[in-house]
Amino acid sequence: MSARIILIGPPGAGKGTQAARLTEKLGVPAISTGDIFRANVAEETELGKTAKSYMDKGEYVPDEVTNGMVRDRLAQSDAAEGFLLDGYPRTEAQVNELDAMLTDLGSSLDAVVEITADTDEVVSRLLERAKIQGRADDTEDVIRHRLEVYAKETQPLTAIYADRGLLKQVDGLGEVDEVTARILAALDA
Ligand code: B4P
Repeated sequence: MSARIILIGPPGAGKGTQAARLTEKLGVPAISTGDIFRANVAEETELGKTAKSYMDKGEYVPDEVTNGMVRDRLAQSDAAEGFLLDGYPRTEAQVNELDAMLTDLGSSLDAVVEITADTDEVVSRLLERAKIQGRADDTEDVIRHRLEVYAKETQPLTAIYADRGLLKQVDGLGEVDEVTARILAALDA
């Protein structure tokens, strides 16, 4: 199966968690814009300095920064046969830019998996993660703001992909293994 897949869902729905498992099962690289930003923050690159100023407040990094970064990543050879995009696109401008990138690469999307989870669950997961990882954007105020930004900027994108017949909705509640099995079943269907 060709696998050019987007994982979409609110913060804490399990995108990163599931991407790490699906990459092995599907044999394609997981490309997480959040992870790439965090690596740049840790290395104190110019991109990292820009990203940090937005991420710490729970805001999205500007589209022009994010789009250029993804365009470079998708052009790498390991993404030629497929990819799992975790956390991109998050805005309508990013949807349009991804369309342009894929046209330039002569490829197209196979599926968009929306992982759903209610607000209480995602807030509690992210507060748990905060105790372990101490991410600057996992404080309760910033989490709530990220959820608002998600509802305004990213949730509407699911309708775009539904119209294209690409959207598969998967319940993100339950054991991590169960959610992985649901995603694989949805992709097979
Ligand atoms: P991300 O890194 O994408 O962060 P996230 O939305 O919190 O998702 P993540 O993948 O980390 O968490 P997951 O749900 O797997 O983005 C961070 C920031 O980067 C954004 O706010 C933004 O500033 C910037 N950014 C990224 N992409 C961008 C873009 N395209 N445009 C602009 N800005 C962008 O897991 C959360 C927790 O839940 C974990 O602790 C996990 O262990 C737990 N969990 C997962 N599944 C579970 C389950 N089934 N049961 C119990 N716990 C579970």
